[in-house]
Amino acid sequence: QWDAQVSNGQAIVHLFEWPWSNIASECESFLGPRGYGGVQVSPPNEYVKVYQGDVRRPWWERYQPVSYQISSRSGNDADFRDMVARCNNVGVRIYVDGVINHMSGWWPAGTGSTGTSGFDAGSQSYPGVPFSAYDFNDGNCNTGSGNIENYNDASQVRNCKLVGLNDLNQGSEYVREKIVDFLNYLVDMGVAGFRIDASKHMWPGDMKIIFDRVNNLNTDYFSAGARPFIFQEVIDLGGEAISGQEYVGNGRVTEFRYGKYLGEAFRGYNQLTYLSNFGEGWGMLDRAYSLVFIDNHDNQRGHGAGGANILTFRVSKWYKMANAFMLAWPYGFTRLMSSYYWDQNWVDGQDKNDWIGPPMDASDNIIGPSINADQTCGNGWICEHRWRQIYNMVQFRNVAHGTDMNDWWDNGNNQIAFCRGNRGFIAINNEGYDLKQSLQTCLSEGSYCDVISGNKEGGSCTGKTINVGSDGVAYIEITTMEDDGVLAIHAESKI
Ligand code: LAG
Ligand code: CA
Repeated sequence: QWDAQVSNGQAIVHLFEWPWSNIASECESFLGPRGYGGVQVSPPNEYVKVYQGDVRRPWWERYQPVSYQISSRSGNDADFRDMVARCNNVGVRIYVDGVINHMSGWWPAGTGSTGTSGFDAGSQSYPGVPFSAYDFNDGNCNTGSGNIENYNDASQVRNCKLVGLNDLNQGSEYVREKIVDFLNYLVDMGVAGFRIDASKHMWPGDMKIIFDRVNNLNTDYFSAGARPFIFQEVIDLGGEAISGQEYVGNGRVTEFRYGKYLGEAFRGYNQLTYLSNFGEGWGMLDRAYSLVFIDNHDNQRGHGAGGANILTFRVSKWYKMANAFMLAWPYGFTRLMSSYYWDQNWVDGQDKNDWIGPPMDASDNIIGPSINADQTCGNGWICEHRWRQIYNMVQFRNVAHGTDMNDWWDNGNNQIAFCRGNRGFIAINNEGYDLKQSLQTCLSEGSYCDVISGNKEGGSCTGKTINVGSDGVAYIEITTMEDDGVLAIHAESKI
C-alpha cells in the first residue's frame, strides 16, 4: 500500500479534469514513451451537476458524490475501462481520486447529477448506492451547526460535516461494505491505487479495515499478490489535533509542508543552501511514507493548504526550478500537477474565479486538450507535464532511481548543486547573479546534454553541452539572462 506499483516511472501526474479518452491517448503517445509512471485521475463516479448563480459546472462538483456509478464529465464506464486498459498496456498506471468521506452537500430535490441514480440530499437519500440517513454521521457529531467548527477537536473533524457535505459513517459495517465494493470494482478493472480524498476527516482505524478488504491488483497487469497503492490526503502543516503520522500505517500520506517550504525558498524567503537536508531533517514524514508535490488542484487556486507562497504555472521560472529540485531529490514519491488555465479575479486577497471548471462547450461538455506541433497543449490546457524542463527531469528521476544524494555544493546562499550517485548531476541558480563554477558532477568523462536548456536528439544536443573531465569535474554556467535557473545532466544524456 506504500508501493506505487509502477512498471518503469518514478513520478505520476495529476491530469486534473481530463476526459478519459484524452488520457488514454496521452498514455500511448506521451506518458509511456517519456517514462511517466502513472496518472492520478479526477473522481470518476456520479456527482452533482452544479449550477448556482454565476457558478456553472465548477471543478469542485466532482467532490460531491451521488453514487459509485462510473459516470462523470470525463466519460462513462466504457470510456474509463478503455483508458485503464490502454494505459496499463503501455506501462502507465491509473490512480483514482476516491471520495469516500462524504456524499453531496445540500441541494434541492430534483437537482441533476452526472449519472442515472438521482438523489435527495435533504433526506440523505442516495438510491444509486443505496445510502440513507442511517449511513451518515449526524448522530456522532456534536457541534451546533453539524459542520466542523474546530480543527483542534479530532472527533468533530472526523464526525461532522466538511463544508456542509453529508458525512458518511465509516464505522458502520454497511458503509464499509459499499465503499469496499466501489474500490474493488475499480481494482478489478486494472486500477493501481487511490488518492484518498479528505483522509483527515476519517478515522485511520476505519480506513485500515476498508483498505485491508480491497482485492489484490489485477494479474493481467500486476504481479500476483500486489497491493493497491494508497496515498491519503491529509493536510498537516502542524499545530492541529490530527497529524499525518497517524495515517502512515495505511499507506503513503500527502506531505503538504514539502511544497510550502519549497515555495517559500524559491520565492526568496529562505535560502536554498538549507535544502541540503530537506525532508526528515526539516521535520517532514519519513520518505518511505510521503507523497510529495509542488502544488495540487486545491492550493494552486487558494483552496486547501499552503497559502500564497505555493508555486504554480503562473510563476513558471520558479515553478520549473522547484519541480526540478523535487524530481532530482531522493525523498518521497513524486506527483506532478497538470492544469487548465483560468482567468483570476482578485478581490480582497481572494480569487473570485477559483471555482472555474475545465474548458467546456455550450452544452457544458469538457473540451479536452489539443496537442500543438511543439508538443505543448492547446484549448486552454497548460499541460505542465509536457514542458521540456519537467518531462526531462522525470527521466532524470528514473535514471537516478536507487541512488542517494552526494557531493552537495552551495555558495552559502541561493546557488546549489549535487549528484545522485554516479547517475545524475543538477545545479540551480536562484541568485541575482550568474553561476560560473567548476563543480564535481560524479559522472564519467565525456560530453553531456543539459536536459533543461534542450533535448538530446540523435547524437547531438539542442541545448548546452557540458564537458565532464576524467576527474568528474565540469565547468557549469547558469546566467541570470537564461530562461531557466537549472542545469541537469545524467547518464542517459551523454552524447
Ligand atoms: C478535498 N480534500 O480533502 C479536496 O481536495 C477538495 O478539493 C474538496 O473541496 C474537499 N476535500 C471535499 O472533497 C472542494 C472545494 C470546496 C467544495 C467541495 C465540495 O474545495 O470548495 O465545497 O469540493 O464540492 C463547495 C462550496 C462550499 C459548499 C460545499 C457543499 O465551495 O461553499 O458548502 O460545496 O455544497
Ligand atoms: Ca468524516
